[in-house]
Parts: sequence; C-alpha cells; structure tokens
Amino acid sequence: MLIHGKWADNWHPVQATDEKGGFVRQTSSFRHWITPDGSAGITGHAGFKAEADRYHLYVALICPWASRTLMARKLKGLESIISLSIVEPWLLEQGWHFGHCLDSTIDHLHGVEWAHQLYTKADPDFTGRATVPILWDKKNQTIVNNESADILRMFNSAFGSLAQSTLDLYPKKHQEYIDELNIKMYDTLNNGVYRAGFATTQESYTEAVCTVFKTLHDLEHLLSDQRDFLCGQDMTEADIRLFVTLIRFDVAYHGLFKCNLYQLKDFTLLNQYIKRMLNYPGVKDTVNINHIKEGYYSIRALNPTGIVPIGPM
Ligand SMILES: N[C@@H](CCC(=O)N[C@@H](CS)C(=O)NCC(=O)O)C(=O)O
Repeated sequence: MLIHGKWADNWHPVQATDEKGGFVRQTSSFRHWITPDGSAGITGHAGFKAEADRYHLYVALICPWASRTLMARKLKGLESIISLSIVEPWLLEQGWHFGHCLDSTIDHLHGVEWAHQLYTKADPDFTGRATVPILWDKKNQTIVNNESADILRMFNSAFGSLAQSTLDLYPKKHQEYIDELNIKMYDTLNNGVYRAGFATTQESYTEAVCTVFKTLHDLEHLLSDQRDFLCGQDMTEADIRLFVTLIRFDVAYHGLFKCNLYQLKDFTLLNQYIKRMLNYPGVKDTVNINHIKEGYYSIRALNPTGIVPIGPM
C-alpha cells in the first residue's frame, strides 16, 4: 500500500482485521461524481461533467468490484466514450501491474507500470491501498472515484444521451428493493466470500461461510417464483452485483476461499440464472475466466505455491 505517496514494502492482501480476526475492507477515498452538468453529486466536489472522451476506466478482470463497472460500461453503451485500461491478473509485490499478459493492456493514458502510480499522480501524499476500479478524469488529471458502487450508479445515470443504451439499471420503481438487496448481498455474499477467504480465525471463517450459503439459499428461494432477474423481468444493478460474485464462485471462492459447502452448480435456479445473465447481450464479453483463476490463485498469502488448479470442469 501507499504511505504518504511512497510504496510500502510490507504490502499484504489481507487489508485489515477486526478484533475477532475477521477481514475488514478499506473504504474508498475518491468519491466525486460525474453529473450531466458538472454540478456536485452525492459526495465529493463539483467539476466532473459528463463528456465524451473525458474519462478513463482502469479495471482488473479478476476483480468483482471492477467488473461491476466494466459491465455497466458495456450494458449502457459507453464503450466509445469512456476509454479503458486493464491490469494484469496478478497481485504482485507492488499490487496491480500493467503489461502484456493476454487480455491485459498497458496504461493507455499515462504509460505507468503500476496502478499505485495513478494514485500518487492524483494525490502525491496518498495513503491507502491502490485498488481497482479507478475512474480517471483526463481534464482535471485526477481520480474521480474509486468506489465501484458509485461508478456503477453514475455510469447508469450521468451520461444521458451519450450512452448508447437506454437500459435503466436503477429504475425508480425498484430502487428501494435494490438498495435492500445490495445491503444484504454485500455483507453476506459479495464481501462475505472475502471475509471467509481472508479470515484469520476459525470463528470468523465459520461465521462468514455460513452467511454466504444462507444468502445463496435465500436467493435460490427468491428465484423460485419464475422471475428472470432479481427485481422481476428487468435486469438491474442488483443483478450485476450478484452476477460478478456468482461467476467467480466455483472457480475461485469454492477452492481458494474455502466456501465449499456446495458448488454453485448445486443450486438449480441460481445456475439457470447465471446462464441467463451470460446470455444477456454484452455480459459474456466482460467475463474472463482465465484472469479470474490466475488472479485469485496468485494470492500468495492464501496459495504459497501459486499453483492454479485445473478444474472444475
Ligand atoms: N471499495 C472498492 C474495493 C475495491 C477492491 O478492494 N479491489 C481489490 C481487487 S478485487 C483491489 O484492488 N485490491 C488491491 C489491494 O488491496 O491492494 C470498490 O468496491 O470499488
């Protein structure tokens, strides 16, 4: 991580732990909003107007949080106006690296080698972890926002007719329910799998795994009334947030994070749901199973040999 703008060597993928040995995720530090007229958004400062060719998105294809934003960029038809760079799948000694691994890119904007260099470009005194996603503003030369939940929402609503798709990922009629689902799914599932994987005590691991599977059972039950997506017939941001976790489940969380009571393929309706999501136009293009596997199994703290399993089939 960075401490006052300098890379600290004792970088560790376990971000922080609470008093019971549970995994604690760092809160995001750049929270400005892009708005149609550049006025201030929900948090942060004004000055980030929605314009074509002004913003650049940095993602890791292994990362579920970054993949939320990649999916939103695709589904909203923002690819031609928001440019993209993709880091390599491995978390190395200095975190995320740009390079020539298949399906990764160089940093198209600045040509830096490491994602942490973007943080010090934005704030030379930055202290914190250099996480993805990063949404960069080419005009103000800074990070607009590094919180995927915010970026997902602003991609949905900020760009108006610049977005080629009119799909509404956060429709008024479903907002309350989406917010409710998001809260439940974040703690128990999206971040729950990380709480299981990075737990440092048996107690916090067991608690996390049980909540993961309780939520999967609840979701299986929710889908039993024939609905296509979580809110019914409309795909929303809640589906994006669920999908990015489900698609990583059998290939990474079941093995590496020891979330192994069942595989996802054991849940009939969730399995059909993933297929439905994958068949939704554009979704498949945002999924890279090789990066996901390579990336998770490169976390040396959890997998010291770095061996990547061949399965599951
Ligand atoms: N709150 C952030 C979390 C992002 C996050 O934790 N990303 C991970 C990758 S999955 C990361 O970049 N980790 C690097 C590190 O912790 O140093 C979001 O949702 O955008």
